[in-house]
Amino acid sequence: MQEAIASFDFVEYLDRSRTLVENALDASLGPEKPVKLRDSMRYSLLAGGKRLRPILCLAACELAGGEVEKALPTAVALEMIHTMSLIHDDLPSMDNDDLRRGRPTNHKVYGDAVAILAGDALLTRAFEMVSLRTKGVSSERLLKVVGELSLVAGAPGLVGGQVVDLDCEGKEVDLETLEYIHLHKTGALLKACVTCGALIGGADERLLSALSVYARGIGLAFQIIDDILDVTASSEILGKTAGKDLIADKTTYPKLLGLDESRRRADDLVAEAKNALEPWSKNSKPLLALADYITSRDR
Ligand code: GRG
Repeated sequence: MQEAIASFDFVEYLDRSRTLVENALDASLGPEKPVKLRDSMRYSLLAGGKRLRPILCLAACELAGGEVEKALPTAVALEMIHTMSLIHDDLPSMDNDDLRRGRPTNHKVYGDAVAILAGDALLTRAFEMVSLRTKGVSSERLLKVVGELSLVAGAPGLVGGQVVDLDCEGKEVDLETLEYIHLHKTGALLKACVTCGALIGGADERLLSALSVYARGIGLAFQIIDDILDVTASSEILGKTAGKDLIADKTTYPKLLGLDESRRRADDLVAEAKNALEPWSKNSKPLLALADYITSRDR
């Protein structure tokens, strides 16, 4: 398997996939009105970012044997949900941050009200992307994707995780609660990315279940690395305020386990994630490389 991964040009793959995603994101918000709302939505959606979520969706679709183009609107929808969660997370009533993706946060530029509404509009546009702007995919598959998105964006997913996270600020938090927060705030959306991509590609139950194990591993690992980078990287590199967890007195993996043990845990989780895809190792090079990217990233 190592040999197969070695021959895969991940840099070229990332570059190509990002271009595809950036173009689709740009096309998803046309010359619409009101202009202020459109500008605010575009400001955050087109501000860069790693585009990990849409790329995971496209890679899972391909692994399931589907065509990437058919999953593109869903990939855009997932990035819209992610972006709206960042806009809302940065609001003064939440994490109260003024830097995101290397620029002032949405509410700093457009004000709280428009930032909230731009988030709402991105969330609803996400469902429009799947239900009205996807071509060549059966209604049955799209309905399943809509179901996944409804769960991940709601109380069982991001919103639930955010509420528990806010509740825990300044309190002693055990590893179990921390894992709950991470699996809901971060892991759930990453899982939805691979599940939705795979559903569009026509995955069977066996592949869906393996992808769910893969997603849990990369989801937790992603957040552990996020916690580590918050301590070790600069705001300039991260494009968001570094050291925020300490300031907000948040419990993190490095706080509970230390930096070395946290990194070991992230590495183990990525190994578990990759292992789940072993039976598909010939066709899963992008997903395997994306798993490694999660622990090797510097931002
Ligand atoms: C979805 C309806 C709805 C509400 C959102 C605010 C909120 C409820 C949830 C917070 C979710 C959140 C901000 C989780 C943090 C996830 C995380 C680690 C983000 C950083 O992701 P990266 O590093 O960012 O992939 P880029 O900028 O590269 O995309």
